[in-house]
Amino acid sequence: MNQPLASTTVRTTCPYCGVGCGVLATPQADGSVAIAGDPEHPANFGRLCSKGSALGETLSLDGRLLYPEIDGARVTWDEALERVANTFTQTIAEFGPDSVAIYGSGQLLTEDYYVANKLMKGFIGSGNMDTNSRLCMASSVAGHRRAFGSDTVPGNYEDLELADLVVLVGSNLGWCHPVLYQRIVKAKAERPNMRVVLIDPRRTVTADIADLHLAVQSDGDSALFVGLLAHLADNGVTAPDFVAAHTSGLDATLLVAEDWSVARVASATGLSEKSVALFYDWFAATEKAVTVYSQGVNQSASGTDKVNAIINCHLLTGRIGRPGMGPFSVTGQPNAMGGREVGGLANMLAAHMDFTPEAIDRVGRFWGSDRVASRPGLKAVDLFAAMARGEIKAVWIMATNPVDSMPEADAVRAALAACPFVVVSDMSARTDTGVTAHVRLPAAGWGEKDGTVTNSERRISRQRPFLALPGEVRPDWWIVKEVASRMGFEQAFSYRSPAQIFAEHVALSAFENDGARDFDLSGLASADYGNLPPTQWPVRHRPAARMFGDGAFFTSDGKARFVPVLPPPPFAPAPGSFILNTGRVRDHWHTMTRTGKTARLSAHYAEPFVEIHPADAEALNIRRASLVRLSNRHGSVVVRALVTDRQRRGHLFVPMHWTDQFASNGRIDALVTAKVDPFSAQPALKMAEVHAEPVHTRIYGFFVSAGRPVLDAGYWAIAEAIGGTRGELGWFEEPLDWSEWLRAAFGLSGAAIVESVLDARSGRRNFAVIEKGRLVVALYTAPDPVLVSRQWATDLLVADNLGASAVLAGRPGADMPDSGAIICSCFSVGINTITAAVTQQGCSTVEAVGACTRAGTNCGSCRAEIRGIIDASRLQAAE
Ligand SMILES: Nc1nc2c(c(=O)[nH]1)N[C@H]1C(S)=C(S)[C@@H](COP(=O)(O)OP(=O)(O)OC[C@H]3O[C@@H](n4cnc5c(=O)[nH]c(N)nc54)[C@H](O)[C@@H]3O)O[C@H]1N2
Ligand SMILES: Nc1nc2c(c(=O)[nH]1)N[C@H]1C(S)=C(S)[C@@H](COP(=O)(O)OP(=O)(O)OC[C@H]3O[C@@H](n4cnc5c(=O)[nH]c(N)nc54)[C@H](O)[C@@H]3O)O[C@H]1N2
Ligand code: SF4
Ligand SMILES: [Mo]
Repeated sequence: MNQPLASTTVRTTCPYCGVGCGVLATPQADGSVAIAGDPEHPANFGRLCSKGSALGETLSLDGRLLYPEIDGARVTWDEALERVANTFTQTIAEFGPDSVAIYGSGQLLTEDYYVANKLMKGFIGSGNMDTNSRLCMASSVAGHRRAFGSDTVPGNYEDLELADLVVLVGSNLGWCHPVLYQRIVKAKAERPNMRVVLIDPRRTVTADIADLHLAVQSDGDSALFVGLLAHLADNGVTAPDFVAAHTSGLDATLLVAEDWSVARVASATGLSEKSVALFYDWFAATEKAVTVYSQGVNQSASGTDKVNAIINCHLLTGRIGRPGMGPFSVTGQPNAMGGREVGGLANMLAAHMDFTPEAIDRVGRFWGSDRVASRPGLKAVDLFAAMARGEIKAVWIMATNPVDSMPEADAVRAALAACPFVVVSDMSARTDTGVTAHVRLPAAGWGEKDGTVTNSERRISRQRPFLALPGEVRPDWWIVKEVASRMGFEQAFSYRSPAQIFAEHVALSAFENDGARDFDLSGLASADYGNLPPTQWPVRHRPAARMFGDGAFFTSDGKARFVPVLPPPPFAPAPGSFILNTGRVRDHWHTMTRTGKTARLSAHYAEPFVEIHPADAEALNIRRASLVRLSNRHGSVVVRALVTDRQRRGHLFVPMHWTDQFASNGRIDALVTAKVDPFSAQPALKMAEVHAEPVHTRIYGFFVSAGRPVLDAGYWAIAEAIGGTRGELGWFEEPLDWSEWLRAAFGLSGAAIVESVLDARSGRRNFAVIEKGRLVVALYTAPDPVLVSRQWATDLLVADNLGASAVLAGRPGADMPDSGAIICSCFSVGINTITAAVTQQGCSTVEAVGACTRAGTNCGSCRAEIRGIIDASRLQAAE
């Protein structure tokens, strides 16, 4: 780990999800950093989830990019910056400003983002600055702008606690916004009449708090909310004064909606009429209703319409901008919101202004530039398509990993490989995108960088550094301004600190803004940046907690718009194909460049998997824990079968996290189609069509190793473990010589390999290499999925005085109990320990299990899974 800046506690903000929790980081004498939730931060009041709690374990310099590189060789910053500036300048001179692009990220700080956007749109003079928020928030932005005239999230987190009905649409809040989820859990425990409805094709852990789970058919959401609008109108559940004074377009909207009876909605969504009617009755009867939505809504070819179908229901009932009410788009990344503020999307210019002639003129005068882009640039999917056609000749990618996270990811990889000049700014030395780069620039990461982020409730918080910059790492804003200066724009980019950039951002938000633009930070003009407390925007005089309660919107006539929504026909994959749904798991973050470094977080799910319904699995002869190939015309992956009835029939779910760094063939975005929403250009990442088939695997394997192996097998997946690595293997042909294979994979040269053939007929063989009583490698192989307890075997890596027979036996002895798959990552408590607490010690509540085992008593993210174990034991006892 690099040097701490001081040994005192630093108040900062979590770099993962859009909840934006306050974190207290305290560097310790032994070089580690103690992490705690900030009790004073209004997002989390001291709580953290499993990912936040493990932040201290992601700070090692292993795998960090520490020096600038050109063509893989270390160079000085001067050489790297010159190369980037000169190549961009020459390319622009030869092919025009639209031949270059920046592709940024909601993981940049606002100050980094502001400077990058200013360079591209203000001085290069092209709109070609887009961001991974196109994959994430674009449909919410477009929906907000259609309805409100501005990209505004009206409410705040407190509304989720004050509501009597919380509707979660396409949101796995329990895993993806765990602290918000915990806030709802607590509010519900205090007010048991509060209800939660979950709308998601999968029964996720979030269903644990749901009074009603509607396992809607993919993209059935529009039909569901259009039907709700009709139901509310038919039953007189409206706010006529609000609608008359503050909205327009209701009649045309109802005209489209009125055909959507409960029966029709039921058939379009795959739900029962009874459950649709129950949801409608609850919504109608509950004034204080909040509708929270996330990627099940946004990542769709009809995402913008889904957003407006939801907002329409809140406008009709006047349930917006008041305590406990409103539509609520929760953001994914820590600074998804900040990126929208600075204009990081290709169709926005800056400070919530788009490309109108007045805004172009205004921003040009403010920046002192006469070359401001005159029109929107290429949006992510179009950007990489243009690159594939040779139209983008130089691209700069910052803080995102499109070779893994863009749809049709193999085509994105090919486009980058063909692009004449690729620059990647990243913290990691090796990512699937970084390997395509001509120039790699080492960026400062969390704990080192300094700036602001804005969370889902429009609250701006400071990220503050507590570690020195390691190697020659530099903050992103510095890198961009150095390139800008070398391109001849030094005057406009003479920044010396993030504080100076923030002050300019504040000034632009207020520039010629007489209340006509929602994004206004004028009240922060003389703020003390160093001590800036978490603050919600807009800040004209004082921060605004909620917006639109007064009925004042940002459209030309000040009225909100109802948007007529025509639900799309249900997606019908070809016979024999599946709908592929994708998303997240609790303990990993996107492409795993940070969470993949912690053993604790890697233990929850240690390999890529596909959730498949038992009936579908049986029909395809896919056995539990066997390997499955998913494919379509864009690509294929091989992942583990997780057979579960949480999944609807005909649907599959695969997590987005696994990359070529962690698995042989798990990049699911290779299969995801680049079909986009017509209004937002956000791709439909939740709905591809794929084939599934069993992979004929000769031998399965599981290993633990003190070192990091280089694996040559048909299937492999590797994960960090305490004391080394662990991993899963599958061979489609049996290796000719096992010793040879082991020596090559684990770099064993002369070490003695002990082998035991447990069952010569079936071919179960185990191997061990032990040196001085410590395990070097254990490998368990079998013709069927290996049954060895992963946790037990992983614990062998830290055991002393090991004998070969104990390791080769492949099952726990009396002195080494098996705690089972890790459920609670904070305290590493496994499923077997929890089950024993339930069955042997009579713990019948989550609290009792916590008291016995500590599981679930820190971040609480695993409480739903613990409840699942208690319920399963109860069922078993009853059988
Ligand atoms: N642990 C963890 N947390 C994260 C992240 C992470 O990587 N890991 N990433 C962060 C980011 S950037 C984001 S954007 C958020 C995303 O947060 P979420 O949107 O909550 O997460 P996802 O898993 O992408 O998708 C949510 C759910 O949408 C459902 N869904 C799929 N199709 C449909 C549909 O047609 N209709 C409905 N109603 N539901 C559907 C999926 O089954 C899935 O359970 O999470 C943030 N938090
Ligand atoms: N199939 C499918 N695909 C998806 C999604 C899905 O649900 N399904 N979700 C989409 C969504 S919502 C999102 S947000 C994207 C996320 O996808 P990505 O943005 O591609 O994923 P990350 O792994 O977060 O990439 C961040 C990169 O930035 C680096 N980094 C971290 N901090 C810094 C920094 O301060 N500076 C710099 N320069 N680099 C830094 C990290 O090492 C990492 O390489 O994926 C999208 N893709
Ligand atoms: S909920 Fe977890 S990941 Fe999200 S900001 Fe809070 S601690 Fe970080
Ligand atoms: Mo996201």
